[in-house]
Amino acid sequence: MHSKMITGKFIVIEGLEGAGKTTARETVAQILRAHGISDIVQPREPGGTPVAEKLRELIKQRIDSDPLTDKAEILMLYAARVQLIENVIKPALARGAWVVGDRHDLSSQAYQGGGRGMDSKWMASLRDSLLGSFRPDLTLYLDISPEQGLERVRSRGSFDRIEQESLAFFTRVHERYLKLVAGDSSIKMINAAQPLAQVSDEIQRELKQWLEMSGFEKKNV
Ligand code: Z5A
Repeated sequence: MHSKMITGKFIVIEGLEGAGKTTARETVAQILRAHGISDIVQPREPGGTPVAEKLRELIKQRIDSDPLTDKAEILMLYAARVQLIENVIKPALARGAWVVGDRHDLSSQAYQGGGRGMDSKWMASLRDSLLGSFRPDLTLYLDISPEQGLERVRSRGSFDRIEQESLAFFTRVHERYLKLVAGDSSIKMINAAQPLAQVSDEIQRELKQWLEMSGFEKKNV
C-alpha cells in the first residue's frame, strides 16, 4: 500500500547536447514506476504538442535567405513552451500524473541568455510574464563539457541550426548552466561525463533522496 499519497510533480532533465538526457529521462521514469507511479508524461522541449512540434521544426531549420533573429528564436521557444504547459503539463499535473520533461526554461536561460547573450533582465521579465510562478519541482542537470557532449553527438552526421553553432557558443551555454545551477537548490547536478551505468546510479541516488524528502515512500509490494 502507499504510505503517503502526493499529487503529480514536474521533473526536468537538462544539459548540453550529448549529456545523455534521453537515457536519463527513461531512468527517472523507471524509478517512478518502481515507486508505484504509473501515469507519467514525458514531453520534450521545444515540442510536445502538435503546434509546439511544428515550432520545433522551424526553430531547428536553417533558412539562409531569412536567418532567424535572436528575438524571433526566443519568442518561438516561449510560444512552444506555453502551448506545452497549458495544454499538456498543467492538465497532467491536475489529474495527478507526473511529468518528466526533456529540457524546460533553464535551457532558454542557458542557450539564449548565455549562448546568445540576450539581456538577463529582459529574459527574466519575458519568463515571468509568460509563465508566472510555474516552475519544475526538481531539475536534474547533467553536466558535461561542450567538447565531450559534441563528440558524443557527432556520430549522427548532420547538425541542425543550433548544433552548427561554434564551440565558443556552447562554452558560454555551459558556463551559464553552471552559474544557474549554483544559485538554485531545486536543481541537482549529475556528473554526466561518467560511463552510462554510473550516471544512472547517480540519478537514482539523487531522485530517491528527493522522493524521500518530498514524503514519497516506495510502494510496499
Ligand atoms: N534549445 C534552446 O536553445 N533553447 C531552449 O529553450 C530549448 C532548447 C528548450 C533541442 O534539440 C535544441 O534546442 C538544443 C537546445 C535548443 N540544441 N542544441 N544544440 P534536440 O532536442 O534535438 O537536442 P538535445 O536536447 O540537445 O538532445 P540530444 O542532442 O539528443 O542530447 P541528449 O538527449 O542529452 O543525448 P542522448 O541522445 O541521450 O545521447 C547522445 C549520445 O551519447 C547517444 O549516442 C548516447 O548513447 C551517448 N551517451 C549518452 N550518455 C553517455 C555516457 N554517459 N557515456 C557514453 N555515451 C553516452
